[in-house]
Amino acid sequence: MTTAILVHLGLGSNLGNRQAFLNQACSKLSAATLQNFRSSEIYESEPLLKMKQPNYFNQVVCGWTELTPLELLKKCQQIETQLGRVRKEHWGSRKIDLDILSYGKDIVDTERIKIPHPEMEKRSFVLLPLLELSPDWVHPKSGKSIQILWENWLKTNNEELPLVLNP
Ligand code: A4P
Ligand code: MG
Repeated sequence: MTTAILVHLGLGSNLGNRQAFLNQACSKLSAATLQNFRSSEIYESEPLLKMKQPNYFNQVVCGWTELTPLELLKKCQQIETQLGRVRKEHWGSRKIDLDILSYGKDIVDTERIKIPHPEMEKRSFVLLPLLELSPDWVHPKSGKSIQILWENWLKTNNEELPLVLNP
């Protein structure tokens, strides 16, 4: 018997109708991939490193899946392609990006897949929506909850916070 695992995914869009791309990704994920699907608010923020790109809309979703990490990655990439993502350059503008942030308490570190997402503790547009959904989820490498990671982020950063869309 396979057991379902709680996963968190980070969604991002900074091309075209950003809100529509996030909504379509949520519909696809909730229809076939994630059970007991939950989604955060959508947040708007500037591109990392102040890259000359449109602002991003970001959102975090979670749910339970019986897919393996690699199967989940393939599913995410399939949804990105269905929504018209074209990969030109690393960190290039994109209609939709789906990153696996967490997969239960697992740590995966291969060339194709790294879980938890290695940059998640540094990113307010990931931590803030995660705080909404799962403040008590504990990062398996640091042993710190999202609540603690967010408090640490606030102590060590003075960047502008992402803004909630349509508050
Ligand atoms: N990969 C490894 N681990 C994972 C994982 N946990 N989830 C590999 C998803 N993919 C993972 O990804 C490149 C490769 O990462 C995949 O082939 C997969 O095997 P990609 O989506 O094709 O390329 P990318 O998104 O350009 O690269 P990457 O490293 O995922 O960048 P990020 O982390 O997505 O950062 N600023 C704001 N405000 N908001 C953003 O969302 N995002 C980025 C891109 C930059 N600046 C941003 C934002
Ligand atoms: Mg990505």
